Amino acid sequence: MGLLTIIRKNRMKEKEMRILFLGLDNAGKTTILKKLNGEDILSVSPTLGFNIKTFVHGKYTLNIWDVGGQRTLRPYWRNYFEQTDALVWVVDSGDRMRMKDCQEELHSLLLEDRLAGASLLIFANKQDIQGSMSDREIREALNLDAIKSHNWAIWSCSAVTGQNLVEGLNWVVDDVAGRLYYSSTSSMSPVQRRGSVMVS
Ligand SMILES: Nc1nc2c(ncn2[C@@H]2O[C@H](COP(=O)(O)OP(=O)(O)OP(=O)(O)O)[C@@H](O)[C@H]2O)c(=O)[nH]1
Ligand SMILES: [Mg+2]
Repeated sequence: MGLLTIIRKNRMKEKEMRILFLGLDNAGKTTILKKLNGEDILSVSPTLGFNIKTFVHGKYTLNIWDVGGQRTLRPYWRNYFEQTDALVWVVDSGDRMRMKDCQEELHSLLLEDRLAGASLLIFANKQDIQGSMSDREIREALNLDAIKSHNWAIWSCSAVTGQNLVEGLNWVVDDVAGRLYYSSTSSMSPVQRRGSVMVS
């Protein structure tokens, strides 16, 4: 039995996924996770280190790492890359001023070897704020169509109303599951599976 087969079999037993939430500070990462977990979202404060949350989502256990996005903390992001199955990049859709910063940070992450196989979900958060950018505008501002290295999707959402949070998470879990657990039976090759969807 090859090493890859053994690893795959072990992971099938555990059905665990490691998901990394990143994005600029104030994007809404912690609020999204609290909302998904049914916690009070009024008491959120900036994350100065990281939080880990474990969710049971369908037949999978998700270990979610929520890391602070302030500029001074970004050099530490690399400490969390190891064994990441999915990257969830959270965007404050109302923060037009920092969209370029957001784009640069995202694209530099995508060059990281240790994130090479990860699925990428972009949450265009804060859609409840009037005048926020649409997912189409964010797709363009973040130059998402240039991403050929990762399977990605953008979902517009709101951590306040809960809009699309579960749906976005479902997409990313399905994408990881397709790669980790069903890849040996999948009729599609990894190359064919690379691509994008946009859902709003
Ligand atoms: N209106 C609105 N406000 C939101 C939404 N999501 C988050 N916020 C607010 O945005 C602010 C920042 O949210 P956080 O969840 O702390 O952001 P973060 O990405 O975890 O920030 P760091 O921990 O500093 O990286 C808080 O005041 C939240 O209440 C949303 O969907 N709509
Ligand atoms: Mg936070």
